[in-house]
Amino acid sequence: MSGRILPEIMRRHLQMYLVVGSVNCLAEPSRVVQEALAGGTTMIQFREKGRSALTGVPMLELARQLQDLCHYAGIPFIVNDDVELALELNADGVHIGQDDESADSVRARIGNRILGVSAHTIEEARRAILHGADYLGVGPIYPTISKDDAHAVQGPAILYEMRKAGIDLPIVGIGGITIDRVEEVVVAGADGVAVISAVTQAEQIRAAAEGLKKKVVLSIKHP
Ligand code: TZP
Ligand code: MG
Repeated sequence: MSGRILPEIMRRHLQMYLVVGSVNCLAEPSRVVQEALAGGTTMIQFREKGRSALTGVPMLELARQLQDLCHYAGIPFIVNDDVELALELNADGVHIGQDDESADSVRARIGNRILGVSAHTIEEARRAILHGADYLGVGPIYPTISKDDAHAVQGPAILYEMRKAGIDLPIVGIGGITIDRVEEVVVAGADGVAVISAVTQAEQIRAAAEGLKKKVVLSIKHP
């Protein structure tokens, strides 16, 4: 890629953003991802976290497998937290939280790759933008069962507040988002939804991803 990703392209990649690791999957992670991609998932984040998370070679092998699937599907493959891993894999980007290495130093290491930063306040959002974020992950919007150390639930109001404060960087809402909550999240100002359980725990993974994406697209206000 030459140059940073354009905001309008970033917004499209955020529409149905699947965050996934082996810990979240009932079936084989590569099956889950294949199905999710068939349902029109627009970006994937590899987040291998939790008590039974893979490490070492098995983790690397899984990451490569999922990266290949994304490559064939033509969508970005983002690595959570681990800048070293992202560089080793030549991933399309990195997503970091407020407790990770600072965004400006990650930006310096990853060049023009996609940089996503979790932001919980307007101040964190503004700092992330100054430090070179391409998108913001905002949440948890609703209670979540998928992250032990999640911040306090924010509700969709945080999205309204950020947009009202003039933050126009692409934003994805995250945390407890189900198909019934998509419209509210997008109307409040998100460009899309990032989900773990709504897709990985679904009986019909492909249909779940498809349904979420359709709902996002229908909820986006077209000028
Ligand atoms: N960051 C904030 S909430 C969350 C992360 C990684 C978990 C989202 O998972 P779910 O199952 O979609 O609530
Ligand atoms: Mg993190």
